[in-house]
Amino acid sequence: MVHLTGEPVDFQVPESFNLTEYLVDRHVTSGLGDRLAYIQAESGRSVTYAQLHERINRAGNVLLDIGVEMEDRVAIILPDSIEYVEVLLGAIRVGAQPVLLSTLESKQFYEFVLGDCRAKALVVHANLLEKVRDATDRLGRLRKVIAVGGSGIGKALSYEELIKNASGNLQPERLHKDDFCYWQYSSGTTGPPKGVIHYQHDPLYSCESYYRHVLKESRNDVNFSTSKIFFAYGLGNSVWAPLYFGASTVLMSGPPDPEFVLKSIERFRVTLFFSVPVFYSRALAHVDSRGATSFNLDSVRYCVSAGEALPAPIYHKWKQTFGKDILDGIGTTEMCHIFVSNRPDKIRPGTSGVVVPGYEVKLVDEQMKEVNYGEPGRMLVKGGSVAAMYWRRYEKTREHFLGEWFYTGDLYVADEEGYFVHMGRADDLIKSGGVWVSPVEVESAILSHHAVVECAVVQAYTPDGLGRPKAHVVLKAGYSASDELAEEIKRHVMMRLGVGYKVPAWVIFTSDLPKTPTGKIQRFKLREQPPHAVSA
Ligand code: 3UK
Repeated sequence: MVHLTGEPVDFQVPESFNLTEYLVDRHVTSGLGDRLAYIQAESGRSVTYAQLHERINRAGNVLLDIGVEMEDRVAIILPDSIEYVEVLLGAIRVGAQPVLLSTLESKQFYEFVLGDCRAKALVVHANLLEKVRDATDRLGRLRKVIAVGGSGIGKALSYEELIKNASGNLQPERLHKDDFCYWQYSSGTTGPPKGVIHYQHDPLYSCESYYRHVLKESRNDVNFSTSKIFFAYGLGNSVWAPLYFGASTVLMSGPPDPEFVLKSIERFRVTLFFSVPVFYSRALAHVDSRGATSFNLDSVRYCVSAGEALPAPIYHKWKQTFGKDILDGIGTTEMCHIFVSNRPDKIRPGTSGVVVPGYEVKLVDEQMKEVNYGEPGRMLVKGGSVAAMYWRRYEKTREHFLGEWFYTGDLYVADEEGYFVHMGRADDLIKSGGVWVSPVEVESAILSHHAVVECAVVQAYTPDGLGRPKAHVVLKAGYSASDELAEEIKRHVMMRLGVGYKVPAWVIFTSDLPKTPTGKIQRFKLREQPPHAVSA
């Protein structure tokens, strides 16, 4: 029966503390104040730990000055920047609860979540003010809007003005280890977004488990994450872990352009690089056209992939091209970070790896009975970084937060050696020819075709109502869609997987796949598109 336990971690925090003391004050008091905390890739602007400490104090004082109190929610909509980090930590320092929101959402989303979490204050980039205007006009509880970076900010307060006049001294609020600390809205692919509330001790637990034991992060590391801070994955990579270990972080406010990202790794001597499968795939396609020798990734200790399963062909090609391993691991917003991962000495491409120290994982059937090795089951995970609940979502909370266990919504198969293979979301599995087919397996086979850069496979039905896989495929530059190419891809899948029911009955070429702001493919949108639209 699949029930696996990672090695124990030695994790103790005092009852009462402030997370910002762990992340910043600790380094300054131990004489490391002059070390580099952040560098902005676009501008080269940087701050040391001592400077960051002062800026966090100023940001905290700004919030107090505008009337933010203990336990008030402070929403943040900012690109990755030093300001992001100081507002986030300034809020925690005064005992307020930052709500980290994506910069890529719609007006409706902002109006919903700002109302849902009852934000008292909002810190938003001037360029995004327009998108939140309706919300700020309508929501009575939202008292203050602070705009970062700019002119033409109308009624909003100017962050730059406020911070200039604020004091650089601020005693951190003493909080309980189990106080609510920060919120994120989970990028659910269906239904309204869910507010996930984390305790103050959760990020520390992820640092002591994943980052210490899997990546062996230390103060000599330079982190760089293409996933942004509003996304739990980016938050751990660019804030919690580097600050916990006293390391340095490269921040990038713009989208992950392969040329810029690869050059930044070289320029800033990045040691831990974090990204998602689609970036690795696009970067490899870019390197194909530029030549691998144009980029020097020697400084990198590990590349990490999360957010979606990393197909084995991408792992192999990256290793061939750069000589570096990509460690795939699964994390969720609710678990704070990664809890099953490949490890430097234990890599199996095409899997999410093994249980991370400090966590326990089991796979169960619909009756909550543990399944056997080799059988698909729903993933339950237990560990000290699990969130408290979904805010105002009683049913969803009951469905996923099961006592000590959290149900991720994923289907996995485990092998006897404890490696977990992702089969897809529980509601994404495909029934074809009467048997369950994992979209991930078919996608992996399609991706190994030389013309393909991205793809997603979902359930569709023939006119007779028979379930079959349907593939949506993005081609590399230089290839064009044709019926011949569609047939060739089907033959390719047949050759790789050996059974007809796994071969997509439809191959639909598209220039882009629908995605959530955190880059996850919205399979439900693809399911809704009729298969007969293009080729059969
Ligand atoms: C899927 C994966 C296969 C899976 C996240 C690292 O992605 C993160 O959090 P989200 O809440 O989404 C969670 C869901 O995404 N997933 C994530 N990683 C993998 N599927 N292989 C993977 N390696 O469906 C999971 O339930 O947005 C990732 C760290 C922190 C995170 N929050």
